[in-house]
Amino acid sequence: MMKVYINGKFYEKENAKISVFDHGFLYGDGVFEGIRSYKRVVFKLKEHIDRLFESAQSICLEIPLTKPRVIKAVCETLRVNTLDNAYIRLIVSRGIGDLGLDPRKCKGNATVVVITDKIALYPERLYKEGLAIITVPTIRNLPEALNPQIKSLNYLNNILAKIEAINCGYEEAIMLDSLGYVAECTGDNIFIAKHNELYTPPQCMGTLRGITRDTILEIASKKGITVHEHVITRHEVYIADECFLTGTAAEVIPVVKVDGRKIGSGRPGSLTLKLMQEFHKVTKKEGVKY
Ligand code: PXG
Repeated sequence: MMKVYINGKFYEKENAKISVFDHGFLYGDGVFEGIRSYKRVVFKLKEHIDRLFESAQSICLEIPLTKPRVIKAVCETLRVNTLDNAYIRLIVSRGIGDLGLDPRKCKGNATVVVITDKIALYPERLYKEGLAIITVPTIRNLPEALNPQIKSLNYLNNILAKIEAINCGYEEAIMLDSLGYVAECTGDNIFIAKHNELYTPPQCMGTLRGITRDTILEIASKKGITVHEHVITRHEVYIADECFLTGTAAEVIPVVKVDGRKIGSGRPGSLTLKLMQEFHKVTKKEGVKY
């Protein structure tokens, strides 16, 4: 049976429950991380924990555990569930308060939850054939309003975009920023390739600083591939040679059609395939063993 970590204790899945007065439930007041492990190594766990603490710092949420303690909680949960390859959801919510917004009313500690499960992937076929995606009307949150760098429990912005894609028969959406530049997808960062160089929107333009995105930047740098962190228009995506998405859940996945335009040859590009291969090599090397 699956066991879930809540505030230092393990509960069976059926009994893993949070109060309806937790402000994570009432307001989406909290932060989270989606993490993966490969062959008993939690990929870039330190980077995920750092981002979790940064998100928490930004919303004045005190995580009641030190970073090493959070790492221990994640590893313990994986061991208890005897998972070798897993998807990990780490959640810290404001905790139990009353029916007002005021976080000061949440007098106890923040709630810390670790859920570990088998990995949910796009079907294998899409990694071979590539995804078709569309641009949707809902723009990414303005950094001045709710900065996309904060991985908060408020994911309605992304969910609305996802619904718009699904309603049109697509699985993933490109979200633009308020100026109409390409920001990112609903749960992934975006890259394009042109003349064997990579382009991805800068993280200050309304995108999450993805850990998979950072990994691709590291791989590209090692392989001598030039990457431009530069604003991208839809036009530039349409005329790109290649396009791919990066994220913990999706890993690296090719995109072959955007808004009805075939990208490059309409098949996953050679640079994308090479980066997918290199990414899989790295996932087995970098992280915390458990
Ligand atoms: N952008 C956004 C908006 C994200 O939510 C990424 C980029 C990629 O970041 P990482 O660090 O994972 O490379 C994310 C990832 C899902 C899902 O079901 C995705 C995310 C969170 C929860 C669920 O696809 N975040």
